[in-house]
Amino acid sequence: MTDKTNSKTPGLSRRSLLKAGFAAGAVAGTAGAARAAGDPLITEIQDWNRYLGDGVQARPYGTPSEYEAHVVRRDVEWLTASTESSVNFTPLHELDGIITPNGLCFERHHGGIADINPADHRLMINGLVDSPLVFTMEDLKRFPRENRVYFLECAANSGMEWRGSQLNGCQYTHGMVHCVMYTGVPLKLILEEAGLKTNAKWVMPEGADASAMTRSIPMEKALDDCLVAFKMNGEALRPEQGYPLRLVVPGWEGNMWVKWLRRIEVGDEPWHQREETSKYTDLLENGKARRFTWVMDPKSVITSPSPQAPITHGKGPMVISGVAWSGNGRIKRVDVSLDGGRNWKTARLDGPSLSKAMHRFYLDIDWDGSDMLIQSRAMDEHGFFQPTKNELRAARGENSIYHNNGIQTWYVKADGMVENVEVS
Ligand SMILES: Nc1nc2c(c(=O)[nH]1)N[C@H]1C(S)=C(S)[C@@H](COP(=O)(O)O)O[C@H]1N2
Ligand SMILES: [Mo]
Repeated sequence: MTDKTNSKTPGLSRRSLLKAGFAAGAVAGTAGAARAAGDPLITEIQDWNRYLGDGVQARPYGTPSEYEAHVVRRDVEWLTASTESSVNFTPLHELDGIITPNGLCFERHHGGIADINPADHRLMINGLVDSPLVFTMEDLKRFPRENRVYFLECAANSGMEWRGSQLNGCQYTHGMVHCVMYTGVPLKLILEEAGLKTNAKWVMPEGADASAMTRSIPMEKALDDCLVAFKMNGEALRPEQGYPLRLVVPGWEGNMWVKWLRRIEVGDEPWHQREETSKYTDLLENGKARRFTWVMDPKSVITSPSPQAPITHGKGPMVISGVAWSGNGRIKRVDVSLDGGRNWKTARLDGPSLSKAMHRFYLDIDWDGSDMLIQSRAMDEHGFFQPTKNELRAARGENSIYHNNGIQTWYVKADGMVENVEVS
């Protein structure tokens, strides 16, 4: 048996591979695991097996293996005029599980990354409160704190895809999302410390960066699950993500998650800031714009295979993998179609299922090597599900950018290469 791949061995099933036993170990049973007995990588001692490696402290702050150097955030140069007010994208096609590593969380800045010494950082609460307050970072860390896993999605995620397929890779089409465990103080506790006046109905967080980002948030949300967060995935926020302090607004559009948080004003009505009037509103067919569309509706995407993650192993057993999330709560079900939405199979959800967090799904298939039009469709615990792109356009017209949660199609060709297409 000298064949390197199962595809060259007609009729060699997963079971017969296992029985044959020549590919003993972790990879047995996967296509392509039938390595020739004479493979020098198994018969000969390699350098890394012969010589001592680096000692401890060679990397005081660990970084990924040099062989993972291609796993990086990427931007699209023509999208914006400058990098200070721009975006880069999470490499979703390279990730697994539900947590986004800190160094790979997409960035969206309107005035560049503020460089703030935490000793000089302050958070002010003012407006309709009994006593306006100013907190240092040290003060904030004396409040009871919570750990919560949430996704953050920019409302503009997939915005370029509204009228048709455009960018070739889920990093670009869906990469304005990340999912992180935050450590922070419930905003409720901070507002209660200042004391809310009876007419306090809205809050307005403000950033300390050059864009001084501001948004209006209704009090019910502020008192519900918002966090004033200082850690992500256990360590201090990264400068890109708002170090030393950011607002976490679970399930709601990323724009409201003010970074470098310096002030929260309490008021009796919304402020109608730039980011909730000229931006982050949805222009409908009749010329009117939807406003205050805060919740990020259920959405999913197949991350592998995808244009940046083609199939390289030929036909046979393979894993279709993707992520799903909903601003309404948990994901209840994800369906996957291999034929452009005609037939659907229910995918396997794996890993923690947390409210307003990313969910991981898999569909394990035996690929016959023919073309596929693969799609995923998420449903949340409240019964909301993803529309086709045609359904989305029928409801909201052609002019929108934000809140595109339409079903994504990847065209998988017989050679394993994958393209962004639209069939709906
Ligand atoms: N102060 C401040 N906060 C901000 C922004 C900003 O430019 N300045 N961008 C917002 C937008 S539009 C998004 S989508 C998220 C992005 O968060 P991230 O960079 O951690 O991915 O931050 C939001 N908070
Ligand atoms: Mo955003």
